[in-house]
Amino acid sequence: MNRSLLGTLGMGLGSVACEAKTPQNETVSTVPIVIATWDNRKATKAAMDALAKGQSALDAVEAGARVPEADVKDTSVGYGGFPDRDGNVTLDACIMDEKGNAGSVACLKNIMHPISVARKVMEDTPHVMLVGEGALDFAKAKGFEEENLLSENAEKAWKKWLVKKEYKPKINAERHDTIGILAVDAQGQISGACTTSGMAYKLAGRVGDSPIIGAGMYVDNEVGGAAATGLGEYVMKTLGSFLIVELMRQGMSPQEACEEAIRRVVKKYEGTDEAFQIGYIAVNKKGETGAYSIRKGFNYAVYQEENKVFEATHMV
Ligand code: SD4
Repeated sequence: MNRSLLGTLGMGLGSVACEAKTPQNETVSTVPIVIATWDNRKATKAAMDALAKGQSALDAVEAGARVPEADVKDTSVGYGGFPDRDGNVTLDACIMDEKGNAGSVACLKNIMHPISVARKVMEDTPHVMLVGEGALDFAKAKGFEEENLLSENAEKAWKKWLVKKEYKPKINAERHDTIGILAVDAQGQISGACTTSGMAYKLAGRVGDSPIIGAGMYVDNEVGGAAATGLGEYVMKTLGSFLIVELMRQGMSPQEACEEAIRRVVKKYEGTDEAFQIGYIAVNKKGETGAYSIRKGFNYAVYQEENKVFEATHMV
């Protein structure tokens, strides 16, 4: 089979993958694949590099998520992220492995790599989620260093925002880059991660969908994984990523499942105005992918043989 041809065919509308059967008779992809929200190709590359070195899907998604976290130009994740309305950069992240283990941090300040703290919560504590001061104390105890994450650019933008203090999230216009990243390794093991600085100028203490297991990201190794970006409040109210994985379990393709999840949230909240944007990505055990958003403007990166970015299809 021509793998490089397969790698470039049909991405985004259910890509074709090389398949094999496991001893349990499951069909799995034998070509590793990484998918991420937005044009996070540097992250999908870091994740694929980790897989190529023989690291796990979990290592891969962590490595991928760390890329935008350290990128000062990315104003929706980690260092350089836009702050809340009091000028504090507060970070949300979660991670999940192929065994169904999960870890998460929310409203974490001053730590550049919340995804790695989330992994430590998963691996070194009996808990799933730590927030605020407790999360920061835990991170410091694990050797993470405190840093100022408010970049000059983000501080300038925040001071400009303070003049009118209007809270109007504009997802596409800001070209948000919250990263949800999912990897399937050559053995068909699936892991996922999600990390963000959340909505710019949010109320102090606001936590979005991104660190909520099942909302911002969800993985079930029997089925596949999904991740979200956009207006977190609506993703949380509908547990979007969990829903997509369950729809795939019932037989939908990743693309169909993303579309159904978007249809449901739009129907329930009747929101199609400019600010109401959600984008989903999904991958199944066979390595097929899907993505869909409410409005135009959501794109995503897929690395399978080649590292490419695609515009998602959308509802309105
Ligand atoms: C949130 N879902 O905190 C995030 C925001 C986002 O790109 O996706 N931004 O609600």
